[in-house]
Amino acid sequence: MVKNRYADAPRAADFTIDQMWSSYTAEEHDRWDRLYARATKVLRTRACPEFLHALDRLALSGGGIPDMAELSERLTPLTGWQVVPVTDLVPDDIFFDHLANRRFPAGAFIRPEAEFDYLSEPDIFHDIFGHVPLLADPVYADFMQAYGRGGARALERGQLKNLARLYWYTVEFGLIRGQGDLKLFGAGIMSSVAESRFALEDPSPNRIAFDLERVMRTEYDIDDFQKTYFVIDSFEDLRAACDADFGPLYDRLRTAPDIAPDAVIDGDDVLWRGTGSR
Ligand code: HBI
Ligand code: FE
Repeated sequence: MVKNRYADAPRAADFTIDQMWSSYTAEEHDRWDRLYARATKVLRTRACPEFLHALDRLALSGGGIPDMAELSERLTPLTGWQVVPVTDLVPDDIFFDHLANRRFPAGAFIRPEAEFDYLSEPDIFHDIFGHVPLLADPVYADFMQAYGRGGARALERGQLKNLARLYWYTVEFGLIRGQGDLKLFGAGIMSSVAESRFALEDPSPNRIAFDLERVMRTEYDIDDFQKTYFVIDSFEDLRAACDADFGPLYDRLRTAPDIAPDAVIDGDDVLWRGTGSR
């Protein structure tokens, strides 16, 4: 059983492919429904309201693996974003160009039953359930386009590492304070039931107020729960942080030492100092 049957799909210059929605099997649609039901049960009290509202507005609750063209018809009128099918990760420059043009590249394959709980590559559940709902929020949608535009610049300067950390600690693993209580917004957390609970309730990780330079200096592990989560107050704050001219920041980052994933340093606005041990 091949894991990703789109691996050899013919692709365009921008790495998009044909989703071939009618090729999904009944068991693949059923797997999406089971992933969806399990995730929404945990997220109902943990995800930020913008995420929960979008699940209905985008009819992701409708059952079965979404047809990305139909999903885009619902999303584009809201914020101008489209969802386009790709095989899996695309080259950084292609990825940033899509985001800069309000196109979110989503993997078309769904994880095999054997990797129901966790998989290392972004499958269609991670990409569409995790990332797409917030693209219906106008402010977050602007931030994601700004991120894409910044990506090309970071590549030119050879500082993609710093920008990738911004993506990691917000788009993938970000927390938001909103109306006071802590909620989830990162896609990597949303598509993981275990980390959805861990990120909000476990005593071990640090939870530190978002600071752009601090985030861009902080390393991360890709194969475990986060040791530190960064907390934004609002999507407006996140968008505003990305409106700044990154030039001077990038200059400082060239010589600023990296910060370990579990460290707390002077100047941190620590909302919760983790115990460190899981
Ligand atoms: N490609 N399809 C896809 N999805 C991603 O999230 C992605 C990618 N290519 C590069 C990438 N992410 C990261 O390296 C950048 O965010 C830095
Ligand atoms: Fe992702």
